[in-house]
Amino acid sequence: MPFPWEPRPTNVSAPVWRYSANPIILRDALPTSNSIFNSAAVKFGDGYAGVFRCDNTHREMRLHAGFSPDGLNWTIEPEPIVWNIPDAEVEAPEYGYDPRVVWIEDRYYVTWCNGFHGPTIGLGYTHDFKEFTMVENALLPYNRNGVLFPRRVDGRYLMLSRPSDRGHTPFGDIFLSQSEDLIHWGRHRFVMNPVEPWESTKIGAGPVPIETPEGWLLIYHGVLTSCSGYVYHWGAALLDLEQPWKVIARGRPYLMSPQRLYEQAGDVPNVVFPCAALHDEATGRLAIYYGGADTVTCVAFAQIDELVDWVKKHSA
Ligand code: BMA
Repeated sequence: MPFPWEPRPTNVSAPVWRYSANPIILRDALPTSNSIFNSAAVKFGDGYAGVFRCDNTHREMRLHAGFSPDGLNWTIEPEPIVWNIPDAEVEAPEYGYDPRVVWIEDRYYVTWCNGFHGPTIGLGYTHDFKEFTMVENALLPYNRNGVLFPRRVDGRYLMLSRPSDRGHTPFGDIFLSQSEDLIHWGRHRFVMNPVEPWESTKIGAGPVPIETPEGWLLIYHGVLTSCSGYVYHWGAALLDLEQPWKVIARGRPYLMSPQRLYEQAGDVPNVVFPCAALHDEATGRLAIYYGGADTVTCVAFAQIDELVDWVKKHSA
């Protein structure tokens, strides 16, 4: 399968660079979509699949499956995901947004910000991106940015999350919760809080953490409150492989800020919001998927060893 990739432009020295053909998915890629952004892609079969945040022309927030042969050209299913919910006591989502997808053991798990009397972390799974099953919400409201690790650590599934409020949350630290069955979550650990100006309002985990010999590479978003509202950036940290609530290095500057028009202008200006990263182990290439201005879907690239070195070099 072709890995989505474009070499670093000669005039860029930063460890991540944007795809020259961004955005890869336009806001009206579906006849019913207002915007398609903050979405998750994974390897699937001979190509790629994903779960996409599609806000429709009622401005309802919905999740749609999508497929791609190359990670760059996507076909989004016109109808939203309909969750099969075996337990009648589990309430159907009022809405869904900011999905993450991860392969663990024998299936793809989806986490998303689920409308359950306020935002919290919905959890479900699929084998084929056609049938989707929802289980219990992982955490109580109010919470957002629930991100699973791709394997158990010390026998337990791990999830990062960001306790929130009902609105546009003017605060937020990243925590980690543990589970033996993906239903009961506990052993909560503090991971990190905002430190730098670019992330001073709140932070939240982005893509599924990537295992490297140096630690789990966590790409995360950070928000600054400016005179004209929130500005979303992203940065990166390394978490301990055995005890991932321990931060072993943290890149102090941001890696990306909204600098292109498709990141600065849209339904919510000045947002770059990463939700997924593909890793090609043979070449060390990374393709990072992020939303632009809550309107379109974009990709950026990096070499994982350079990114890990950058985090270590720019750590306090
Ligand atoms: C957050 C989420 C994201 C969004 C961001 C900026 O609270 O709703 O989906 O990208 O705000 O509007």
